[in-house]
Amino acid sequence: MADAPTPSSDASAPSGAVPAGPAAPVLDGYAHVYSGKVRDLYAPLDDAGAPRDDLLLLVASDRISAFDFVLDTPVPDKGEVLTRMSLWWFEQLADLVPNHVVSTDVPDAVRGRAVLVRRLEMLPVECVARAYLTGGGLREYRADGTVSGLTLPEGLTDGSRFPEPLFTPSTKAPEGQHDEPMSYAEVEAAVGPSLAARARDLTTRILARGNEIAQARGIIVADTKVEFGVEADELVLADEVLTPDSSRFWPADQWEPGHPQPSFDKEFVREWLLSRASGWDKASGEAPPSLPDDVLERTRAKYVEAYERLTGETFRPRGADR
Ligand code: Q0Z
Repeated sequence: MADAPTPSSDASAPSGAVPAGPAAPVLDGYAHVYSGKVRDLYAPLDDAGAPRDDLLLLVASDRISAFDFVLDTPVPDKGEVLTRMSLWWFEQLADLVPNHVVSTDVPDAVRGRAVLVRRLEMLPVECVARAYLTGGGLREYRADGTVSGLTLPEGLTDGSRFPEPLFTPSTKAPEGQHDEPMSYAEVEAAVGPSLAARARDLTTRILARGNEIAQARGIIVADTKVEFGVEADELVLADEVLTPDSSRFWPADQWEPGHPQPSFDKEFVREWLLSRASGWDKASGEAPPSLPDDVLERTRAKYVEAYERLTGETFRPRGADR
């Protein structure tokens, strides 16, 4: 799932909080605000050259992360594919929830992979919904028989489907740290009972709607993280939505509970990094090596395949450099 931002000029940031891989571009007319692992955030400058406080430019890079590292090899078109996927989902969800999108008219250098958005007061909660048991939910279930404090029946296993999506919120941890699970009572204390109930309802509905659409097209969305802003006391869907970076995508035809499911998008990356061919030891703490061209190309093809399956549209890059 996607990452909280890191200040762009924090000389005291621990190493590891600073993203590796290609850096955020300098954009004329914009001030760089933050960079997350794979995305960059800017504020447009006003006529006086000051950063505006009402808008943000959200830029998806071609950076890819694996095993908590940002790899030094970008995946061509990844930023554009994920940006267009988010925009497509915002449309699919427009009857459920308003969103932050203002315009896709952005600087040429980031055309196709950037969106101008309304700058909102963000809920201080990572809103996560899970439709399938895996990851952190599975760890909690194995320890206590619960997921996010809810008692579940015995006999569930890695990859089991829930009857309906569960709301499993977490804290927004600083970059480089892992989000911690939050109880629903903690969410209520943080944002009030009314916004908490609406966030829970919307998050689970977004994942349910996502799966109605995606599963008909061969993709399972096992879980997802969404971010909400608040505007005039109403929740607004912000950030990215139902992308492989904010969600676990699984190939539906290979779903088989009882073991970890292959990742739709990162399977080739993980498989190669863990293979002897990479020469990398995950336990070493060392940064992983650059990906070979065939792994990169097959990974690019998986992102494009996800976009084309979901939307039914052919991916034609519209972005910069063409
Ligand atoms: C999103 C993020 C990063 C991209 C802040 N509409 C909004 N209003 C206020 N804040 C945000 C948004 Cl989307 C916001 N993020 C996450 C970090 C690049 C997105 F470095 N952080």
